[in-house]
Amino acid sequence: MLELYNAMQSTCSQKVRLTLAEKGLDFVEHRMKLFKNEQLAPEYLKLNPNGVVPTLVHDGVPIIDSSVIMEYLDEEYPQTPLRPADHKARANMRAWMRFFEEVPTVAVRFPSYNAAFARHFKDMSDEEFKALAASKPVRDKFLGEMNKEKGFSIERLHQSEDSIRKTAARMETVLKDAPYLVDGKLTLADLCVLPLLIRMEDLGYAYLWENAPGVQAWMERVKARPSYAIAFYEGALLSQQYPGIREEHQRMLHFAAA
Ligand SMILES: N[C@@H](CCC(=O)N[C@@H](CS)C(=O)NCC(=O)O)C(=O)O
Repeated sequence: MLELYNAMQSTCSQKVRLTLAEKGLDFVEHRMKLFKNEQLAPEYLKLNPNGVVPTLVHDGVPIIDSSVIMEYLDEEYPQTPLRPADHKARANMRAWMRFFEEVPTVAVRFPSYNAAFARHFKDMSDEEFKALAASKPVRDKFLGEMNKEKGFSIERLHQSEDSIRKTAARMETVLKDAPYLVDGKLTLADLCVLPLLIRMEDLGYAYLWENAPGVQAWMERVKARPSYAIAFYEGALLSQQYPGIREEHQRMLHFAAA
Protein backbone atom coordinates (compact mmCIF):
# COMPACT_ATOMS: atom_id res chain seq x y z
CA MET A 1 0.00 0.00 0.00
CA LEU A 2 1.26 3.46 -0.99
CA GLU A 3 0.49 6.56 1.05
CA LEU A 4 1.59 10.02 0.01
CA TYR A 5 1.88 12.85 2.52
CA ASN A 6 1.94 15.95 0.38
CA ALA A 7 0.51 19.40 -0.25
CA MET A 8 -1.69 20.42 -3.18
CA GLN A 9 0.44 23.38 -4.27
CA SER A 10 3.89 21.95 -3.45
CA THR A 11 6.06 21.56 -6.56
CA CYS A 12 8.01 18.69 -4.93
CA SER A 13 4.71 16.91 -4.24
CA GLN A 14 3.60 17.53 -7.83
CA LYS A 15 6.74 15.74 -9.13
CA VAL A 16 5.70 12.64 -7.21
CA ARG A 17 2.00 12.91 -8.15
CA LEU A 18 3.02 13.12 -11.84
CA THR A 19 5.18 10.00 -11.44
CA LEU A 20 2.37 8.07 -9.73
CA ALA A 21 -0.08 9.16 -12.45
CA GLU A 22 2.27 8.23 -15.31
CA LYS A 23 2.69 4.79 -13.78
CA GLY A 24 -1.03 4.41 -13.07
CA LEU A 25 -0.42 3.68 -9.38
CA ASP A 26 -3.14 3.96 -6.74
CA PHE A 27 -2.26 5.62 -3.47
CA VAL A 28 -3.85 7.09 -0.40
CA GLU A 29 -3.30 10.83 -0.41
CA HIS A 30 -2.83 12.83 2.81
CA ARG A 31 -3.13 16.53 1.97
CA MET A 32 -1.19 18.59 4.46
CA LYS A 33 -1.61 22.25 5.28
CA LEU A 34 1.89 23.72 5.26
CA PHE A 35 0.82 27.09 6.65
CA LYS A 36 -0.80 25.33 9.58
CA ASN A 37 2.68 23.78 10.09
CA GLU A 38 1.40 20.22 9.89
CA GLN A 39 4.81 19.29 8.41
CA LEU A 40 6.41 20.26 11.73
CA ALA A 41 4.15 18.10 13.92
CA PRO A 42 6.14 15.57 15.99
CA GLU A 43 4.33 12.56 14.41
CA TYR A 44 5.18 13.80 10.91
CA LEU A 45 8.82 14.54 11.85
CA LYS A 46 9.13 10.86 12.75
CA LEU A 47 8.36 10.08 9.08
CA ASN A 48 10.34 12.96 7.59
CA PRO A 49 12.91 14.59 9.92
CA ASN A 50 13.36 17.39 7.36
CA GLY A 51 9.84 18.67 8.11
CA VAL A 52 8.96 19.03 4.44
CA VAL A 53 6.64 17.31 1.98
CA PRO A 54 6.43 14.94 0.22
CA THR A 55 6.86 11.68 2.10
CA LEU A 56 5.86 8.37 0.58
CA VAL A 57 5.03 5.57 2.98
CA HIS A 58 5.26 2.16 1.32
CA ASP A 59 4.12 -0.81 3.40
CA GLY A 60 4.82 1.24 6.51
CA VAL A 61 8.31 2.40 5.50
CA PRO A 62 8.81 6.14 4.88
CA ILE A 63 10.71 7.22 1.77
CA ILE A 64 11.67 10.90 1.68
CA ASP A 65 12.86 13.49 -0.84
CA SER A 66 10.86 13.91 -4.03
CA SER A 67 13.57 12.82 -6.51
CA VAL A 68 14.44 9.81 -4.36
CA ILE A 69 10.75 8.91 -4.20
CA MET A 70 10.44 9.16 -8.00
CA GLU A 71 13.36 6.77 -8.53
CA TYR A 72 12.07 4.45 -5.80
CA LEU A 73 8.67 4.22 -7.51
CA ASP A 74 10.32 3.46 -10.83
CA GLU A 75 12.43 0.72 -9.22
CA GLU A 76 9.56 -0.84 -7.31
CA TYR A 77 7.08 -0.64 -10.19
CA PRO A 78 9.14 -1.18 -13.35
CA GLN A 79 6.09 -1.32 -15.61
CA THR A 80 5.85 1.92 -17.65
CA PRO A 81 9.53 2.73 -17.01
CA LEU A 82 10.39 6.38 -16.57
CA ARG A 83 14.18 5.91 -16.63
CA PRO A 84 16.24 4.82 -19.63
CA ALA A 85 17.62 1.27 -19.42
CA ASP A 86 21.01 2.33 -20.79
CA HIS A 87 23.26 3.44 -17.94
CA LYS A 88 24.79 6.39 -19.79
CA ALA A 89 21.35 7.73 -20.69
CA ARG A 90 20.26 7.14 -17.09
CA ALA A 91 23.25 9.13 -15.85
CA ASN A 92 22.22 11.92 -18.22
CA MET A 93 18.69 11.85 -16.75
CA ARG A 94 20.12 12.06 -13.22
CA ALA A 95 22.41 14.93 -14.18
CA TRP A 96 19.36 16.87 -15.41
CA MET A 97 17.56 16.11 -12.14
CA ARG A 98 20.50 17.31 -10.02
CA PHE A 99 20.68 20.51 -12.11
CA PHE A 100 16.94 21.08 -11.62
CA GLU A 101 17.31 20.57 -7.86
CA GLU A 102 20.27 22.91 -7.65
CA VAL A 103 19.13 25.76 -9.90
CA PRO A 104 15.38 26.17 -10.68
CA THR A 105 14.06 24.40 -7.54
CA VAL A 106 15.83 26.96 -5.37
CA ALA A 107 14.88 29.83 -7.70
CA VAL A 108 11.10 29.29 -7.65
CA ARG A 109 10.91 29.60 -3.86
CA PHE A 110 11.58 33.35 -3.84
CA PRO A 111 8.79 34.52 -6.16
CA SER A 112 6.46 31.90 -4.63
CA TYR A 113 6.97 33.34 -1.16
CA ASN A 114 6.68 36.94 -2.31
CA ALA A 115 3.57 36.36 -4.39
CA ALA A 116 1.67 33.90 -2.22
CA PHE A 117 3.19 32.60 0.98
CA ALA A 118 4.66 35.62 2.80
CA ARG A 119 1.10 36.83 3.58
CA HIS A 120 0.75 33.97 6.09
CA PHE A 121 3.42 35.51 8.36
CA LYS A 122 2.37 39.18 8.23
CA ASP A 123 0.37 39.17 11.46
CA MET A 124 3.01 37.37 13.51
CA SER A 125 5.18 39.25 15.96
CA ASP A 126 8.91 39.35 15.14
CA GLU A 127 9.55 36.85 17.94
CA GLU A 128 6.87 34.44 16.69
CA PHE A 129 8.25 34.63 13.17
CA LYS A 130 11.85 34.05 14.32
CA ALA A 131 10.75 31.09 16.43
CA LEU A 132 8.84 29.59 13.49
CA ALA A 133 11.82 29.99 11.14
CA ALA A 134 14.14 28.44 13.73
CA SER A 135 11.80 25.46 14.16
CA LYS A 136 12.16 24.40 10.50
CA PRO A 137 14.75 21.61 10.27
CA VAL A 138 16.00 22.47 6.77
CA ARG A 139 14.31 25.79 5.87
CA ASP A 140 15.40 27.79 8.94
CA LYS A 141 18.04 29.89 7.13
CA PHE A 142 15.83 30.43 4.08
CA LEU A 143 12.85 31.70 6.08
CA GLY A 144 15.10 33.53 8.52
CA GLU A 145 16.40 35.65 5.63
CA MET A 146 12.92 36.75 4.60
CA ASN A 147 11.45 40.08 5.65
CA LYS A 148 8.08 39.01 7.00
CA GLU A 149 6.30 42.13 5.70
CA LYS A 150 8.01 42.56 2.34
CA GLY A 151 9.21 39.08 1.45
CA PHE A 152 12.52 38.78 -0.42
CA SER A 153 14.27 41.68 -2.15
CA ILE A 154 13.74 42.60 -5.78
CA GLU A 155 17.40 41.67 -6.42
CA ARG A 156 16.66 38.16 -5.16
CA LEU A 157 13.67 37.93 -7.51
CA HIS A 158 15.88 39.02 -10.41
CA GLN A 159 18.38 36.28 -9.53
CA SER A 160 15.49 33.79 -9.67
CA GLU A 161 14.51 35.08 -13.11
CA ASP A 162 18.10 34.64 -14.24
CA SER A 163 18.17 31.03 -12.97
CA ILE A 164 14.95 30.20 -14.80
CA ARG A 165 16.22 31.82 -18.02
CA LYS A 166 19.37 29.68 -17.71
CA THR A 167 17.30 26.56 -17.11
CA ALA A 168 15.10 27.19 -20.15
CA ALA A 169 18.15 27.94 -22.33
CA ARG A 170 19.80 24.69 -21.27
CA MET A 171 16.61 22.71 -21.89
CA GLU A 172 16.25 24.38 -25.30
CA THR A 173 19.58 22.90 -26.46
CA VAL A 174 17.85 19.50 -26.40
CA LEU A 175 14.18 20.37 -26.91
CA LYS A 176 14.79 22.35 -30.09
CA ASP A 177 15.00 18.99 -31.86
CA ALA A 178 13.62 16.39 -29.44
CA PRO A 179 10.22 15.87 -27.78
CA TYR A 180 11.65 15.13 -24.30
CA LEU A 181 14.90 15.79 -22.42
CA VAL A 182 16.49 12.33 -22.50
CA ASP A 183 16.54 9.87 -25.39
CA GLY A 184 13.36 11.29 -26.97
CA LYS A 185 11.16 9.66 -24.29
CA LEU A 186 9.41 10.99 -21.21
CA THR A 187 11.60 10.37 -18.14
CA LEU A 188 11.79 11.50 -14.53
CA ALA A 189 13.87 14.46 -15.72
CA ASP A 190 10.85 15.96 -17.52
CA LEU A 191 8.61 15.32 -14.49
CA CYS A 192 11.18 16.89 -12.18
CA VAL A 193 11.22 20.27 -13.92
CA LEU A 194 7.62 20.52 -15.15
CA PRO A 195 6.09 21.70 -11.83
CA LEU A 196 8.77 24.39 -11.55
CA LEU A 197 7.99 25.91 -14.95
CA ILE A 198 4.25 25.55 -14.28
CA ARG A 199 4.77 27.54 -11.05
CA MET A 200 6.66 30.26 -12.88
CA GLU A 201 4.04 30.36 -15.64
CA ASP A 202 1.30 30.57 -13.01
CA LEU A 203 3.04 33.61 -11.49
CA GLY A 204 3.26 35.32 -14.90
CA TYR A 205 6.87 34.52 -15.78
CA ALA A 206 6.35 32.62 -19.08
CA TYR A 207 8.26 35.44 -20.82
CA LEU A 208 11.44 33.89 -19.37
CA TRP A 209 11.27 31.19 -22.05
CA GLU A 210 9.73 33.29 -24.83
CA ASN A 211 12.90 32.73 -26.92
CA ALA A 212 12.81 28.97 -26.41
CA PRO A 213 10.24 27.51 -28.85
CA GLY A 214 11.34 23.96 -28.05
CA VAL A 215 10.58 24.50 -24.35
CA GLN A 216 7.20 26.05 -25.20
CA ALA A 217 6.27 23.05 -27.41
CA TRP A 218 7.50 20.65 -24.68
CA MET A 219 5.29 22.43 -22.10
CA GLU A 220 2.24 21.92 -24.32
CA ARG A 221 3.23 18.27 -24.92
CA VAL A 222 3.64 17.39 -21.24
CA LYS A 223 0.51 19.30 -20.22
CA ALA A 224 -1.50 17.32 -22.82
CA ARG A 225 -0.58 14.01 -21.13
CA PRO A 226 -3.35 12.56 -18.91
CA SER A 227 -0.95 12.60 -15.93
CA TYR A 228 -0.97 16.41 -15.92
CA ALA A 229 -4.72 16.71 -15.26
CA ILE A 230 -4.49 14.02 -12.57
CA ALA A 231 -1.54 15.54 -10.71
CA PHE A 232 -2.59 19.17 -11.15
CA TYR A 233 -6.08 18.85 -9.75
CA GLU A 234 -8.10 21.92 -8.76
CA GLY A 235 -6.16 23.85 -6.12
CA ALA A 236 -2.71 22.70 -7.28
CA LEU A 237 -1.95 26.09 -8.87
CA LEU A 238 -1.22 29.04 -6.62
CA SER A 239 -3.53 31.22 -8.74
CA GLN A 240 -6.39 28.85 -7.82
CA GLN A 241 -5.61 29.08 -4.10
CA TYR A 242 -4.84 32.81 -4.15
CA PRO A 243 -6.92 34.39 -6.95
CA GLY A 244 -5.37 37.47 -8.56
CA ILE A 245 -1.79 36.82 -7.42
CA ARG A 246 -0.31 36.65 -10.92
CA GLU A 247 -1.51 40.15 -11.80
CA GLU A 248 -0.61 41.49 -8.37
CA HIS A 249 2.90 40.00 -8.51
CA GLN A 250 3.63 41.15 -12.07
CA ARG A 251 2.35 44.66 -11.19
CA MET A 252 4.76 44.73 -8.25
CA LEU A 253 7.67 43.69 -10.53
CA HIS A 254 6.69 46.34 -13.04
CA PHE A 255 6.66 49.12 -10.42
CA ALA A 256 9.91 47.92 -8.90
CA ALA A 257 11.55 48.16 -12.36
CA ALA A 258 10.15 51.66 -13.03
N1 LIG B 1 14.41 18.16 -1.09
C1 LIG B 1 13.05 18.04 -0.65
C2 LIG B 1 12.47 19.42 -0.52
C3 LIG B 1 11.00 19.38 -0.17
C4 LIG B 1 10.42 20.77 0.09
O1 LIG B 1 11.11 21.79 0.09
N2 LIG B 1 9.10 20.81 0.30
C5 LIG B 1 8.42 22.07 0.56
C6 LIG B 1 7.20 22.17 -0.37
S1 LIG B 1 7.66 22.12 -2.08
C7 LIG B 1 7.93 22.06 1.99
O2 LIG B 1 7.46 21.06 2.48
N3 LIG B 1 8.03 23.21 2.68
C8 LIG B 1 7.57 23.31 4.01
C9 LIG B 1 8.26 24.37 4.81
O3 LIG B 1 9.05 25.14 4.25
O4 LIG B 1 8.00 24.40 6.02
C10 LIG B 1 12.25 17.21 -1.68
O5 LIG B 1 12.53 17.32 -2.87
O6 LIG B 1 11.37 16.44 -1.25
